[in-house]
Amino acid sequence: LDSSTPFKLMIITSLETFILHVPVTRNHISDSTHSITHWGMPGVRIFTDEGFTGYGFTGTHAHLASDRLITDCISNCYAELLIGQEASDISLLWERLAYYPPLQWVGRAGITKMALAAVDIALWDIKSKASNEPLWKTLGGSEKNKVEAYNTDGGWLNFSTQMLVDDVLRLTEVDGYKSIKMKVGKPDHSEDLQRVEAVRNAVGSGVRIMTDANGRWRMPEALSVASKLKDYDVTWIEEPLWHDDVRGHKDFADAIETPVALGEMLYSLAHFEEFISSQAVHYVQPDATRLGGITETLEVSNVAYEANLPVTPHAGDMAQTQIHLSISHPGIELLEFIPWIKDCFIEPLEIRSGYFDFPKNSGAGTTLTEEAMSKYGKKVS
Ligand code: 0YR
Ligand code: MG
Repeated sequence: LDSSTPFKLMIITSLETFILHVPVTRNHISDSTHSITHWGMPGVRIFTDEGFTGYGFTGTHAHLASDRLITDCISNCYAELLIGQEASDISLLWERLAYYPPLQWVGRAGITKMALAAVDIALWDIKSKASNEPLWKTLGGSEKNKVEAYNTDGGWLNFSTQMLVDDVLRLTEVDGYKSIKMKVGKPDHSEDLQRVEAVRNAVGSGVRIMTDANGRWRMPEALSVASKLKDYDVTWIEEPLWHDDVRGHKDFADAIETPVALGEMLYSLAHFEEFISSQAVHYVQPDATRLGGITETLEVSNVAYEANLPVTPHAGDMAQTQIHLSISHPGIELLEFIPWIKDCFIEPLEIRSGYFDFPKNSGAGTTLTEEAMSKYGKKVS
Protein backbone atom coordinates (compact mmCIF):
# COMPACT_ATOMS: atom_id res chain seq x y z
CA LEU A 1 0.00 0.00 0.00
CA ASP A 2 1.33 3.38 -0.99
CA SER A 3 1.86 5.35 2.23
CA SER A 4 0.40 8.39 0.52
CA THR A 5 -2.94 6.62 -0.07
CA PRO A 6 -5.51 8.61 1.88
CA PHE A 7 -7.78 6.78 4.33
CA LYS A 8 -11.18 6.06 2.90
CA LEU A 9 -13.66 8.41 4.47
CA MET A 10 -17.04 7.24 5.80
CA ILE A 11 -19.33 10.20 6.07
CA ILE A 12 -22.40 10.01 8.31
CA THR A 13 -25.38 10.62 6.04
CA SER A 14 -28.38 10.18 8.36
CA LEU A 15 -29.60 8.49 11.49
CA GLU A 16 -32.80 6.89 12.78
CA THR A 17 -33.73 6.27 16.38
CA PHE A 18 -35.66 3.28 17.72
CA ILE A 19 -37.16 2.08 20.98
CA LEU A 20 -37.63 -1.62 21.72
CA HIS A 21 -39.44 -3.03 24.74
CA VAL A 22 -38.48 -6.67 25.20
CA PRO A 23 -40.23 -8.89 27.76
CA VAL A 24 -38.15 -10.18 30.69
CA THR A 25 -38.16 -13.88 31.52
CA ARG A 26 -41.18 -15.10 33.51
CA ASN A 27 -43.18 -11.89 32.87
CA HIS A 28 -41.95 -9.85 35.81
CA ILE A 29 -38.87 -9.50 37.98
CA SER A 30 -37.91 -7.27 40.84
CA ASP A 31 -34.90 -6.20 42.84
CA SER A 32 -35.07 -4.04 45.99
CA THR A 33 -35.75 -0.82 44.07
CA HIS A 34 -37.14 -1.77 40.64
CA SER A 35 -39.94 -3.95 39.40
CA ILE A 36 -40.13 -4.49 35.66
CA THR A 37 -41.87 -6.48 32.94
CA HIS A 38 -39.76 -5.38 29.93
CA TRP A 39 -36.24 -4.21 29.19
CA GLY A 40 -36.14 -0.94 27.26
CA MET A 41 -33.70 -0.36 24.42
CA PRO A 42 -33.76 3.22 23.14
CA GLY A 43 -31.13 3.45 20.45
CA VAL A 44 -29.94 4.66 17.10
CA ARG A 45 -28.98 3.42 13.65
CA ILE A 46 -26.32 5.59 12.03
CA PHE A 47 -25.96 5.40 8.25
CA THR A 48 -22.83 6.20 6.24
CA ASP A 49 -22.13 6.86 2.57
CA GLU A 50 -19.98 3.71 2.47
CA GLY A 51 -22.97 1.54 3.24
CA PHE A 52 -22.00 0.59 6.80
CA THR A 53 -24.78 1.00 9.35
CA GLY A 54 -23.98 1.27 13.06
CA TYR A 55 -26.40 0.13 15.77
CA GLY A 56 -26.16 1.41 19.33
CA PHE A 57 -28.54 1.34 22.26
CA THR A 58 -28.80 1.96 25.97
CA GLY A 59 -30.82 0.06 28.62
CA THR A 60 -33.87 1.27 30.54
CA HIS A 61 -36.88 0.07 32.44
CA ALA A 62 -39.04 0.34 29.33
CA HIS A 63 -40.96 3.47 30.23
CA LEU A 64 -41.93 4.95 26.89
CA ALA A 65 -42.07 8.62 27.95
CA SER A 66 -38.56 8.56 29.44
CA ASP A 67 -37.19 6.40 26.63
CA ARG A 68 -38.37 9.11 24.22
CA LEU A 69 -36.34 11.74 26.10
CA ILE A 70 -33.27 9.71 25.11
CA THR A 71 -34.23 9.23 21.46
CA ASP A 72 -35.31 12.92 21.25
CA CYS A 73 -31.89 13.93 22.56
CA ILE A 74 -30.29 11.92 19.76
CA SER A 75 -32.54 13.02 16.90
CA ASN A 76 -33.15 16.64 17.96
CA CYS A 77 -29.76 17.58 19.43
CA TYR A 78 -26.97 15.14 18.51
CA ALA A 79 -27.99 14.45 14.90
CA GLU A 80 -26.94 17.88 13.63
CA LEU A 81 -23.51 17.41 15.24
CA LEU A 82 -23.05 14.03 13.56
CA ILE A 83 -24.42 14.31 10.03
CA GLY A 84 -21.73 15.16 7.50
CA GLN A 85 -18.93 14.12 9.88
CA GLU A 86 -16.38 11.32 9.46
CA ALA A 87 -17.80 8.29 11.31
CA SER A 88 -14.45 6.85 12.41
CA ASP A 89 -13.42 10.04 14.27
CA ILE A 90 -14.89 8.59 17.44
CA SER A 91 -12.88 10.53 20.05
CA LEU A 92 -13.49 13.80 18.27
CA LEU A 93 -17.22 13.16 17.93
CA TRP A 94 -17.41 11.99 21.56
CA GLU A 95 -15.94 15.31 22.73
CA ARG A 96 -18.19 17.25 20.41
CA LEU A 97 -21.32 15.62 21.85
CA ALA A 98 -20.25 15.39 25.51
CA TYR A 99 -19.21 19.03 25.76
CA TYR A 100 -21.79 20.57 23.42
CA PRO A 101 -22.50 23.80 25.31
CA PRO A 102 -26.31 23.88 25.27
CA LEU A 103 -26.60 20.19 26.21
CA GLN A 104 -23.94 19.99 28.92
CA TRP A 105 -25.78 22.97 30.46
CA VAL A 106 -28.88 20.83 30.94
CA GLY A 107 -27.30 17.46 31.63
CA ARG A 108 -23.85 16.02 32.16
CA ALA A 109 -25.48 12.81 33.44
CA GLY A 110 -28.66 10.85 32.85
CA ILE A 111 -30.54 11.28 29.57
CA THR A 112 -27.80 13.09 27.65
CA LYS A 113 -25.18 10.56 28.73
CA MET A 114 -27.30 7.53 27.88
CA ALA A 115 -28.03 9.08 24.47
CA LEU A 116 -24.28 9.60 24.01
CA ALA A 117 -23.72 5.95 24.97
CA ALA A 118 -26.03 4.77 22.18
CA VAL A 119 -24.26 7.00 19.63
CA ASP A 120 -20.76 5.98 20.76
CA ILE A 121 -21.63 2.27 20.55
CA ALA A 122 -23.07 2.77 17.05
CA LEU A 123 -19.86 4.54 15.96
CA TRP A 124 -17.70 1.68 17.27
CA ASP A 125 -20.03 -0.71 15.45
CA ILE A 126 -19.39 1.16 12.18
CA LYS A 127 -15.65 1.29 12.77
CA SER A 128 -15.28 -2.44 13.31
CA LYS A 129 -17.72 -3.31 10.52
CA ALA A 130 -15.57 -1.20 8.19
CA SER A 131 -12.49 -3.11 9.43
CA ASN A 132 -14.37 -6.36 8.77
CA GLU A 133 -13.65 -7.75 12.24
CA PRO A 134 -15.48 -8.13 15.55
CA LEU A 135 -15.08 -5.12 17.84
CA TRP A 136 -12.98 -7.10 20.32
CA LYS A 137 -10.34 -7.41 17.59
CA THR A 138 -10.57 -3.73 16.66
CA LEU A 139 -9.92 -2.97 20.34
CA GLY A 140 -6.85 -5.22 20.39
CA GLY A 141 -8.34 -8.26 22.12
CA SER A 142 -7.12 -11.83 21.82
CA GLU A 143 -8.83 -15.22 21.71
CA LYS A 144 -6.60 -16.20 24.62
CA ASN A 145 -8.63 -13.84 26.80
CA LYS A 146 -11.65 -15.88 27.89
CA VAL A 147 -14.32 -13.99 29.82
CA GLU A 148 -16.41 -15.71 32.48
CA ALA A 149 -20.14 -14.98 32.65
CA TYR A 150 -22.04 -14.67 35.89
CA ASN A 151 -25.79 -15.00 35.62
CA THR A 152 -28.19 -12.63 37.41
CA ASP A 153 -31.42 -14.04 36.01
CA GLY A 154 -32.01 -16.68 38.69
CA GLY A 155 -31.71 -14.43 41.71
CA TRP A 156 -34.62 -11.98 41.67
CA LEU A 157 -36.13 -10.68 44.86
CA ASN A 158 -39.70 -11.57 43.89
CA PHE A 159 -38.78 -15.27 43.66
CA SER A 160 -39.70 -17.46 46.60
CA THR A 161 -36.74 -19.15 48.28
CA GLN A 162 -37.70 -22.39 46.56
CA MET A 163 -37.80 -20.78 43.10
CA LEU A 164 -34.52 -19.05 43.83
CA VAL A 165 -32.82 -22.30 44.80
CA ASP A 166 -34.31 -24.19 41.83
CA ASP A 167 -33.21 -21.51 39.40
CA VAL A 168 -29.71 -21.22 40.77
CA LEU A 169 -29.33 -24.99 40.62
CA ARG A 170 -30.48 -25.00 37.00
CA LEU A 171 -27.93 -22.30 36.16
CA THR A 172 -25.05 -24.01 37.91
CA GLU A 173 -25.76 -27.72 37.44
CA VAL A 174 -27.45 -27.73 34.02
CA ASP A 175 -26.03 -24.64 32.31
CA GLY A 176 -22.61 -24.81 33.96
CA TYR A 177 -22.30 -21.30 35.45
CA LYS A 178 -19.65 -21.07 38.14
CA SER A 179 -20.83 -17.68 39.41
CA ILE A 180 -24.32 -16.34 40.06
CA LYS A 181 -25.81 -13.20 41.54
CA MET A 182 -28.81 -12.91 43.83
CA LYS A 183 -30.72 -9.87 45.04
CA VAL A 184 -30.98 -8.82 48.68
CA GLY A 185 -32.87 -5.95 50.34
CA LYS A 186 -36.06 -7.65 51.55
CA PRO A 187 -38.10 -5.56 54.02
CA ASP A 188 -37.41 -8.30 56.59
CA HIS A 189 -33.61 -8.43 56.85
CA SER A 190 -33.50 -11.91 58.35
CA GLU A 191 -35.08 -13.17 55.13
CA ASP A 192 -32.08 -11.93 53.12
CA LEU A 193 -29.71 -14.03 55.18
CA GLN A 194 -31.99 -17.08 55.08
CA ARG A 195 -32.09 -16.86 51.28
CA VAL A 196 -28.32 -16.50 50.99
CA GLU A 197 -27.89 -19.46 53.31
CA ALA A 198 -30.35 -21.56 51.28
CA VAL A 199 -28.49 -20.80 48.06
CA ARG A 200 -25.08 -21.50 49.58
CA ASN A 201 -26.32 -24.82 50.98
CA ALA A 202 -27.78 -25.76 47.61
CA VAL A 203 -24.77 -24.95 45.44
CA GLY A 204 -22.04 -26.04 47.84
CA SER A 205 -18.65 -24.36 48.10
CA GLY A 206 -17.60 -24.47 44.43
CA VAL A 207 -19.83 -21.67 43.12
CA ARG A 208 -19.31 -17.95 43.59
CA ILE A 209 -22.31 -16.08 44.99
CA MET A 210 -22.62 -12.33 44.50
CA THR A 211 -25.25 -10.26 46.31
CA ASP A 212 -26.88 -7.02 45.14
CA ALA A 213 -28.91 -4.58 47.29
CA ASN A 214 -29.56 -2.05 44.46
CA GLY A 215 -28.99 0.99 46.68
CA ARG A 216 -31.78 0.18 49.10
CA TRP A 217 -30.25 0.28 52.58
CA ARG A 218 -29.45 2.93 55.17
CA MET A 219 -26.17 2.49 56.97
CA PRO A 220 -27.39 0.59 60.08
CA GLU A 221 -29.25 -2.10 58.11
CA ALA A 222 -26.46 -2.26 55.51
CA LEU A 223 -23.93 -2.99 58.24
CA SER A 224 -26.18 -5.41 60.04
CA VAL A 225 -27.00 -7.59 57.01
CA ALA A 226 -23.69 -7.28 55.18
CA SER A 227 -21.50 -8.05 58.19
CA LYS A 228 -22.96 -11.59 58.16
CA LEU A 229 -22.44 -12.28 54.44
CA LYS A 230 -18.88 -13.47 55.09
CA ASP A 231 -20.37 -16.53 56.84
CA TYR A 232 -21.66 -17.66 53.44
CA ASP A 233 -18.50 -16.86 51.49
CA VAL A 234 -20.18 -14.14 49.41
CA THR A 235 -17.87 -12.68 46.74
CA TRP A 236 -19.26 -9.13 46.94
CA ILE A 237 -22.08 -6.98 48.20
CA GLU A 238 -23.22 -4.64 45.45
CA GLU A 239 -24.76 -1.16 45.85
CA PRO A 240 -25.42 -1.40 49.59
CA LEU A 241 -26.21 2.35 49.85
CA TRP A 242 -27.62 5.07 47.63
CA HIS A 243 -25.55 5.53 44.47
CA ASP A 244 -23.88 8.91 45.06
CA ASP A 245 -22.66 8.41 48.62
CA VAL A 246 -18.86 8.13 48.32
CA ARG A 247 -18.14 8.73 52.01
CA GLY A 248 -20.83 6.26 53.11
CA HIS A 249 -19.45 3.49 50.89
CA LYS A 250 -15.93 4.16 52.19
CA ASP A 251 -17.12 3.84 55.82
CA PHE A 252 -19.11 0.74 54.90
CA ALA A 253 -16.15 -0.85 53.09
CA ASP A 254 -13.95 -0.23 56.14
CA ALA A 255 -16.48 -1.81 58.49
CA ILE A 256 -17.23 -5.13 56.80
CA GLU A 257 -15.18 -8.02 55.42
CA THR A 258 -17.13 -8.72 52.23
CA PRO A 259 -15.83 -6.63 49.29
CA VAL A 260 -17.99 -3.82 47.86
CA ALA A 261 -19.09 -3.66 44.20
CA LEU A 262 -20.71 -0.66 42.53
CA GLY A 263 -20.78 1.51 39.43
CA GLU A 264 -23.90 0.65 37.44
CA MET A 265 -25.50 4.01 38.35
CA LEU A 266 -22.41 6.21 37.80
CA TYR A 267 -22.43 8.41 34.72
CA SER A 268 -18.86 9.62 34.37
CA LEU A 269 -15.17 8.81 34.65
CA ALA A 270 -14.91 11.60 37.24
CA HIS A 271 -17.47 9.90 39.46
CA PHE A 272 -15.59 6.57 39.25
CA GLU A 273 -12.32 8.32 40.05
CA GLU A 274 -13.87 9.71 43.20
CA PHE A 275 -15.02 6.27 44.41
CA ILE A 276 -11.72 4.63 43.47
CA SER A 277 -9.45 7.26 45.01
CA SER A 278 -11.60 7.27 48.17
CA GLN A 279 -11.22 3.46 48.45
CA ALA A 280 -14.98 3.16 48.54
CA VAL A 281 -15.19 0.31 46.00
CA HIS A 282 -13.43 -3.03 45.37
CA TYR A 283 -15.16 -4.47 42.29
CA VAL A 284 -15.60 -1.71 39.72
CA GLN A 285 -18.76 -2.00 37.60
CA PRO A 286 -18.84 0.47 34.71
CA ASP A 287 -21.69 0.16 32.25
CA ALA A 288 -21.15 1.28 28.66
CA THR A 289 -24.85 2.07 28.30
CA ARG A 290 -24.80 4.58 31.16
CA LEU A 291 -21.30 6.00 30.80
CA GLY A 292 -20.64 7.53 27.40
CA GLY A 293 -20.37 4.19 25.61
CA ILE A 294 -17.35 2.00 24.88
CA THR A 295 -15.04 5.04 24.86
CA GLU A 296 -15.59 6.09 28.46
CA THR A 297 -15.92 2.54 29.78
CA LEU A 298 -12.41 1.79 28.53
CA GLU A 299 -11.16 4.88 30.39
CA VAL A 300 -12.85 3.78 33.62
CA SER A 301 -11.46 0.27 33.19
CA ASN A 302 -7.94 1.67 32.80
CA VAL A 303 -8.24 3.74 35.97
CA ALA A 304 -9.55 0.74 37.94
CA TYR A 305 -6.84 -1.53 36.53
CA GLU A 306 -4.15 0.96 37.57
CA ALA A 307 -5.61 0.89 41.09
CA ASN A 308 -5.43 -2.94 41.14
CA LEU A 309 -9.19 -3.29 41.26
CA PRO A 310 -11.01 -5.95 39.22
CA VAL A 311 -13.42 -4.58 36.62
CA THR A 312 -16.70 -6.50 36.28
CA PRO A 313 -18.98 -4.50 33.96
CA HIS A 314 -22.67 -4.17 34.71
CA ALA A 315 -24.76 -5.40 31.83
CA GLY A 316 -27.23 -2.66 30.88
CA ASP A 317 -26.73 -4.10 27.39
CA MET A 318 -27.13 -7.65 28.74
CA ALA A 319 -23.44 -8.08 27.79
CA GLN A 320 -24.18 -7.98 24.06
CA THR A 321 -21.64 -5.29 23.25
CA GLN A 322 -19.60 -5.19 26.46
CA ILE A 323 -18.36 -8.72 25.77
CA HIS A 324 -16.17 -7.07 23.13
CA LEU A 325 -14.51 -4.57 25.45
CA SER A 326 -14.24 -7.26 28.14
CA ILE A 327 -12.28 -9.54 25.80
CA SER A 328 -10.01 -6.64 24.93
CA HIS A 329 -9.29 -5.33 28.44
CA PRO A 330 -6.76 -7.00 30.77
CA GLY A 331 -8.67 -5.87 33.87
CA ILE A 332 -11.89 -7.69 32.93
CA GLU A 333 -12.29 -11.42 33.57
CA LEU A 334 -15.91 -11.54 34.61
CA LEU A 335 -19.01 -9.97 33.03
CA GLU A 336 -22.67 -9.99 34.06
CA PHE A 337 -25.14 -11.79 31.79
CA ILE A 338 -28.93 -11.72 31.59
CA PRO A 339 -30.54 -13.49 28.59
CA TRP A 340 -33.56 -11.21 27.99
CA ILE A 341 -32.57 -9.49 24.73
CA LYS A 342 -30.05 -11.83 23.13
CA ASP A 343 -32.41 -13.19 20.49
CA CYS A 344 -33.05 -9.68 19.15
CA PHE A 345 -29.62 -9.69 17.51
CA ILE A 346 -28.25 -11.17 14.29
CA GLU A 347 -25.56 -12.82 16.42
CA PRO A 348 -26.96 -13.74 19.85
CA LEU A 349 -24.44 -14.17 22.67
CA GLU A 350 -23.70 -17.75 23.59
CA ILE A 351 -22.37 -18.98 26.91
CA ARG A 352 -20.79 -22.39 27.29
CA SER A 353 -19.89 -23.87 30.68
CA GLY A 354 -19.94 -20.39 32.18
CA TYR A 355 -17.73 -18.69 29.59
CA PHE A 356 -18.71 -16.38 26.72
CA ASP A 357 -18.16 -17.56 23.16
CA PHE A 358 -16.09 -15.16 21.07
CA PRO A 359 -18.36 -13.18 18.75
CA LYS A 360 -17.42 -13.81 15.10
CA ASN A 361 -19.40 -11.25 13.10
CA SER A 362 -17.84 -7.90 12.31
CA GLY A 363 -19.09 -5.00 14.41
CA ALA A 364 -20.06 -4.40 18.04
CA GLY A 365 -22.61 -7.22 18.24
CA THR A 366 -25.47 -4.72 18.16
CA THR A 367 -27.08 -5.39 14.78
CA LEU A 368 -30.77 -6.08 15.40
CA THR A 369 -32.93 -8.45 13.39
CA GLU A 370 -35.78 -6.95 11.36
CA GLU A 371 -38.07 -9.29 13.25
CA ALA A 372 -37.07 -7.85 16.65
CA MET A 373 -37.46 -4.31 15.32
CA SER A 374 -41.02 -4.94 14.20
CA LYS A 375 -42.05 -7.21 17.07
CA TYR A 376 -40.79 -5.05 19.96
CA GLY A 377 -40.50 -1.61 18.31
CA LYS A 378 -42.41 1.38 19.75
CA LYS A 379 -43.16 4.72 18.15
CA VAL A 380 -40.22 7.03 18.93
CA SER A 381 -42.35 10.18 19.15
C1 0YR B 1 -33.50 -4.81 37.11
N1 0YR B 1 -27.58 -5.80 38.02
C2 0YR B 1 -28.64 -5.13 38.34
C3 0YR B 1 -32.05 -4.87 36.71
C4 0YR B 1 -29.79 -5.37 37.40
C5 0YR B 1 -31.07 -4.76 37.85
O1 0YR B 1 -33.78 -3.56 37.65
O2 0YR B 1 -31.75 -3.84 35.85
O3 0YR B 1 -31.53 -5.43 38.97
O4 0YR B 1 -29.45 -4.90 36.14
O5 0YR B 1 -28.64 -4.44 39.31
O6 0YR B 1 -26.49 -5.68 38.72
MG1 MG C 1 -26.71 -4.34 40.28
